[in-house]
Amino acid sequence: MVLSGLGKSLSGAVNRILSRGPIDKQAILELKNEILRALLEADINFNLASQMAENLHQRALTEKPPMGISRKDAMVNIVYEELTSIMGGTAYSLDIQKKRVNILMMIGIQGSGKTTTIGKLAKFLKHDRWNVGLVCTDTWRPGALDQLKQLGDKVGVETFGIPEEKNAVKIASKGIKHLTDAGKNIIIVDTAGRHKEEKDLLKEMVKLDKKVKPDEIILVIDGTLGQSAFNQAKAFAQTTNIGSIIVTKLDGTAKGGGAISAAAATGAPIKFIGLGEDITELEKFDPKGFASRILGLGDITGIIDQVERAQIMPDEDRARAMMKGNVSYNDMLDLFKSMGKFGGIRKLLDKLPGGLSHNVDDNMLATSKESMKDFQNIILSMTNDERDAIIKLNRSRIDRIAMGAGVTSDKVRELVKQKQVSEKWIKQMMKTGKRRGKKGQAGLPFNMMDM
Ligand SMILES: Nc1nc2c(ncn2[C@@H]2O[C@H](COP(=O)(O)OP(=O)(O)OP(=O)(O)O)[C@@H](O)[C@H]2O)c(=O)[nH]1
Ligand SMILES: [Mg+2]
Repeated sequence: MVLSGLGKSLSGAVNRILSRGPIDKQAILELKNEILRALLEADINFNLASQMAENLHQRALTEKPPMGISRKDAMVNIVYEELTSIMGGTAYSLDIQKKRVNILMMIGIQGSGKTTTIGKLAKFLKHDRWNVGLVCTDTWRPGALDQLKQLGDKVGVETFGIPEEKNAVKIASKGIKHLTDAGKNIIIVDTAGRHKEEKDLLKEMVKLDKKVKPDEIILVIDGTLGQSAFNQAKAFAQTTNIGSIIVTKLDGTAKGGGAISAAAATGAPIKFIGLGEDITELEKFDPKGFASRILGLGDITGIIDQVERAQIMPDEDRARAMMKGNVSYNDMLDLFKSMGKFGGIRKLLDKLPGGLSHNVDDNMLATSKESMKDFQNIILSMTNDERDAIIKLNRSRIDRIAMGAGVTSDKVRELVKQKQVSEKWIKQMMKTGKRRGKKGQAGLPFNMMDM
């Protein structure tokens, strides 16, 4: 299984933290070394592994656990965050839109799993009600069209190919036209993985790219390659504009962590992983879910949730001041940052106790990311006293701050108003842990859509 190699030794190290006595410097050092060993065993690149172990060490020594969180839980959370980060950080979706015909082109070296993955992806997308069609441009592999057609038939999607044609670009053009006319809104183009010579393969890829103009080029990488996946992915990325990566064959390799971290290190997001030969064995890739599975502890999700919540909540002094209705611009800056981190106000509210995001009218959440950025710049242009809200913002201060932040004075006034609403709202939140009032009333402090 994908998690076998990396999973066992990492979760072993984490389990040892949880079961031992107090966490001191020596324990932190031991953990660092154990984690480094586990990462190297899983074929994670040495520099990446040492960087992660070093970050872990530094953070464990210097970061104060959030309020209400034990040192041990904070350490487990740091391991989780660092692991998530080397696996790519966040989950990404395919760049597909209902209002256009989306063309996805699958590339990768022979045997990496392109054709199999196309079958899996077609099934996945069809299930999501997309109208999918496939094109086989592989004129090199004997039986390539039959293989794709078999998969297409299994899923129930149309497969286009011209058995006697040797020119991949011609097939691609005709196939796209045919499938577009047939009303498909996703066309997946399979390409050859072998050629007379490797440079011919890359040349063909460039030609196809120019003619097909895919909305997303998906690079398929064999997970059993471990960290050497990096060089392969780089070589492709230098020739074509890779939009995403799918790492296959993560079943039955102990090098999965190595391949995933290596692919993530190229900067292209990993969107799916292949976990078997069967057409159903494709999974959306989420670095967070993957990291918590690797750590494999029953209660790890609980710990991470608690830490995430504690990170959003203000510390004790601030909480007390806020309960009296005193919100400073610094508090607002923290909140804006948390929103960025958690991907929007709704997700942030979901993390807080009491299910705060219920009944929040979508209209209430509607202000752009730009406004958020403006508000942050405005606060950063204030003096310390202004940020602490010790000094009232009169007209000349507002004009000065606006100038410093490169926004209009009205924008600054908007923030001042938001602060007043926030004071009311946070007071309620702190008292009850719940938002009171009817849907769409009373108001959230910030009008923000999911970012
Ligand atoms: N175990 C396992 N095998 C896989 C996975 N994905 C693909 N395979 C196998 O890998 C082999 C090669 O897969 P293909 O899909 O033919 O690879 P390709 O990249 O299209 O190869 P070429 O067309 O020759 O370039 C097949 O035997 C697949 O069954 C996976 O996630 N797990
Ligand atoms: Mg193939």
